[in-house]
Amino acid sequence: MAALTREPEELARLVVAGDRRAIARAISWVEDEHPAAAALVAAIWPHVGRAMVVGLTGPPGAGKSTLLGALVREVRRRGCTVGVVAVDPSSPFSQGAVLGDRVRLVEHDTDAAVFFRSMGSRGRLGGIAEGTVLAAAVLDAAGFDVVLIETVGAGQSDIRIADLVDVVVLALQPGSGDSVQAIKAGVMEIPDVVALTKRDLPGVDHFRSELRLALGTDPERAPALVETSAVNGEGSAELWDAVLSKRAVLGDDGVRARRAAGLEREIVAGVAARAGARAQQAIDADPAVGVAITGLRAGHLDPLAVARLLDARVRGEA
Ligand SMILES: Nc1nc2c(ncn2[C@@H]2O[C@H](COP(=O)(O)OP(=O)(O)OP(=O)(O)O)[C@@H](O)[C@H]2O)c(=O)[nH]1
Ligand SMILES: [Mg+2]
Repeated sequence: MAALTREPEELARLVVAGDRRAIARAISWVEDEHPAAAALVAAIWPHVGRAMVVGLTGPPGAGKSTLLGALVREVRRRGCTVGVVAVDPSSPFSQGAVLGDRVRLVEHDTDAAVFFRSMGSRGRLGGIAEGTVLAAAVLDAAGFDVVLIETVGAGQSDIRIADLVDVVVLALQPGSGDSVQAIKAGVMEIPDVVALTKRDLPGVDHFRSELRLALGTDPERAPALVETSAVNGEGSAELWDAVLSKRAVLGDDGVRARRAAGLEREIVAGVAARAGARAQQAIDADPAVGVAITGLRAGHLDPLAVARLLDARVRGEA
């Protein structure tokens, strides 16, 4: 491949053909907001939508990356190919040596069947989700049956991956009281499946009861609860079964609607973040702003007058 192509259409063609170097290059393009990324995304988009996309999130240290490894093995055991995006600087998949170990662990025809990619989570306008979704789309277009996305989410509304994927799994280890409180308070988005990780640790019985209480028993709304242990190698098959059954309940229309709503929110958030950044740059570069702020400090101008002036300057009207 001539130094890999610079043409977005040719790169898209290679991605769709499953060329691994092209997949890696394409993900870099969307991650780095390469000038030709838009044309690349447009060219692959007709091929996106076949993969089952599963988000795996949870607080730091909950056992996400370990669980991800177990899920990759489980999905391979069932004969499916799998692409992984880990938005996690500390992911074992981000380090070459560990990557090698993980791939060997999979014990399969890994070259073609498994693709790992880790992405940084900092420095993006509009948060991590835009680049992550596009990286997952690249893997989808490349023909992987399953795409797994690992993100760190400590609670509140930062399980931002939730409605951008088909099914979201939240990993919680025994003693994750903060997350239970967040669920109870209704400030954490309810996932489809909760994986109670590290069930070999003490305190699991108490935590299970706490979690069940917080999640409720409404069969329509309550997530599936599956216990896993990497130490004993337990729970991966049950976890994947729960993912599949949630996916089946949602159906194709449910998944499409969920993803459309998530994308709409991401697009709006991205546009708003970029507009905010542009406004900030305009304000920083505008000498009239310094004058107005001085006036505010000296008491010549009131805050509303300063805000109006800044608005007008940003809009180019003053
Ligand atoms: N006892 C026990 N330890 C586990 C289990 N799963 C993971 N761990 C350990 O828990 C720690 C965190 O595991 P990770 O898989 O790196 O967790 P993570 O959620 O990806 O962590 P971050 O990426 O740092 O947020 C590691 O020391 C693992 O060895 C388990 O089932 N049982
Ligand atoms: Mg991790």
